[in-house]
Amino acid sequence: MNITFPKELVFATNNRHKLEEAAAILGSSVRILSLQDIDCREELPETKDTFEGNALQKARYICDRYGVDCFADDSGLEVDALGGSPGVYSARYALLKGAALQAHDDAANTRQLLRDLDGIADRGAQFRTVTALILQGEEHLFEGIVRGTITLSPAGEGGFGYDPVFIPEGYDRTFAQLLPEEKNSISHRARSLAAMKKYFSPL
Ligand code: ITT
Repeated sequence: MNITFPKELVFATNNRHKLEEAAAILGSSVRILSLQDIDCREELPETKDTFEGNALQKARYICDRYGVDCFADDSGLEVDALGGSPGVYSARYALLKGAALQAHDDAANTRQLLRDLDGIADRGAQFRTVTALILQGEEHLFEGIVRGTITLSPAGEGGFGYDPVFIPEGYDRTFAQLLPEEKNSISHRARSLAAMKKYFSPL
């Protein structure tokens, strides 16, 4: 493979938390451009039922319309006792259950999750990210997983989404209680972006 990792890369996301995390994780190795930086104010399509499918769909949408190298992240929480739910529907979980009026209602999503796990002893879960990168017309997929447990109630103010109810393995605090740099050193997103970096500079 003779493609070198670019100096600039568009991150096809409308989630500012993901953008901040990716910029912190990738550091100075690459300059991350947002959708605003390329004058894109569109919603991204995500109509597939897998992380891989949605990540590719978002990256292709931006690559095709704006002619830029880019990557997209589709991610979510997979809970063992719920057969992997909410999974790809993580952002829309409460909405789909009629407990919220819109997607991305983090408080409603976590409330719904804790309600669905009420009385269930098995609290095992994992966050999963699939990053789809399109570089010079070639598509690449990178996965990152972090295992942990779901708490009985939310704790912490940091992060976003389900962070207040997820304790990563080896820790006794939720993602929302960890410092951003702690989360960014072990998270699903960090692992998938590390795999992307390693692919281009294996040494
Ligand atoms: P884009 O599609 O624009 O990137 P999005 O927020 O819609 O943004 P997803 O469809 O991938 O992204 O949904 C991800 C959802 O999964 C997110 O809204 C959270 O509810 C949850 N999630 C993903 N990563 C998370 C993290 O690091 N911490 C907490 N929750 C996370």
